[in-house]
Amino acid sequence: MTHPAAYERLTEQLAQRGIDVAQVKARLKTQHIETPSWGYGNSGTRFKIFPWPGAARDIYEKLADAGYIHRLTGVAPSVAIHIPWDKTDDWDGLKQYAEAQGVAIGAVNPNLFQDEAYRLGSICSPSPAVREQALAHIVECCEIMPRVGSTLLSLWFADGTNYAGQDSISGRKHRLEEALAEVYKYVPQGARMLIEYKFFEPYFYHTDLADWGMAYATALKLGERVQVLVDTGHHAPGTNVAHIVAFLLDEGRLGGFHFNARKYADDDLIVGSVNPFELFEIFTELVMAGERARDVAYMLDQCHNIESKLEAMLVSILNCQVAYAKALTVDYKTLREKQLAGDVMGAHRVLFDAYETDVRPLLAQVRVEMGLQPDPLAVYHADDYARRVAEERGVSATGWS
Ligand code: PSV
Ligand code: MN
Repeated sequence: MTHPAAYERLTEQLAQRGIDVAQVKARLKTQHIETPSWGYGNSGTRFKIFPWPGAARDIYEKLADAGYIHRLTGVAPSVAIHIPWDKTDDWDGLKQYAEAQGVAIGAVNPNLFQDEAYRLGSICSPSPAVREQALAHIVECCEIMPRVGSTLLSLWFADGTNYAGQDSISGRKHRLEEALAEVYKYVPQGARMLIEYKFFEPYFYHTDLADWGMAYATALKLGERVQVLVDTGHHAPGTNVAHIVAFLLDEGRLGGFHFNARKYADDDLIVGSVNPFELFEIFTELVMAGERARDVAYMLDQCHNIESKLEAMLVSILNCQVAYAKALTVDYKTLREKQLAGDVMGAHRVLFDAYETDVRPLLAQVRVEMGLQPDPLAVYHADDYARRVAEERGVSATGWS
């Protein structure tokens, strides 16, 4: 079936479901997925970095790649940066360079896990000097934010312990709260602090912010402009992530996402590759939350080690678009009626009908209306960007930077 015919059939189907297609398209055109600078450079598994031909070697190349991805998709207009990996002595120049690539700088992520001093943690370390060092680094990131136009300080702490009795769990909690209360004073006006949790790794007995509840309790103590960041890969198997999302949205404390897919442990696979239904469920909660989801930041947090980084980034964005499009085509009115009537299977079917809908013709049409090619992956395969950067940049020995 040709693309216009498929689109026409789909719009008929959606109209029967009571969906306002024009409104759905308008919302799809304003979707915004932030890509991570670290996803464009070389990275590795726990055991080895496999250099990728053409992988970006510095922040300028990362921004150029991000600009290319945005040109293909139209929905990836910002890039999260990681300090010091992306540090420069010319922030104004970097901001301008990003703009010239068609992207803006998004969340600023301090690195609190790679310095020798952080062996026992950063802001939770038993050493006051190490805590001071970590704090100074986060404050430095707060100072970078206005210079690059960022309104998000994104915090992940690799803090925790490996053995019972290694350190005082409550003592570490107090150190964390004390440090973050200090950090909060430096978060620029109008900006937000997002705190991310992870229940394991690099420490395995306990992590200081192990789950959403701990991050949420911390956010409540700190102040209005502190919210929780949900990294989809940071949950135990079986966790209902959509439930967490619904709860945080309702409390006004969902700050943003790090999207990725987790199969066993860490979080670096393409979002929606393992768990497309979970991603759809998350997006339905966001759609249902309406205005309460207005400020949520949608970011990818993925590093691709054995696959093409650019293609993986592209597929990740397309998967987010598909999940959002499906969530926008749910018949929420009928869903609520079925829920209130106690029609268990009826309500589930309403949701599943949307999930089963092939929204690709709709997305193709949205792209055409945005002045883009309908199939970004086909464009990627047909053009020579990846080959060109592979030739220009070669295979670099850089990694995790
Ligand atoms: C490590 O798990 C991690 O992927 C966290 O999710 C952070 O967000 C990211 O690294 C960048 O520091
Ligand atoms: Mn993350």
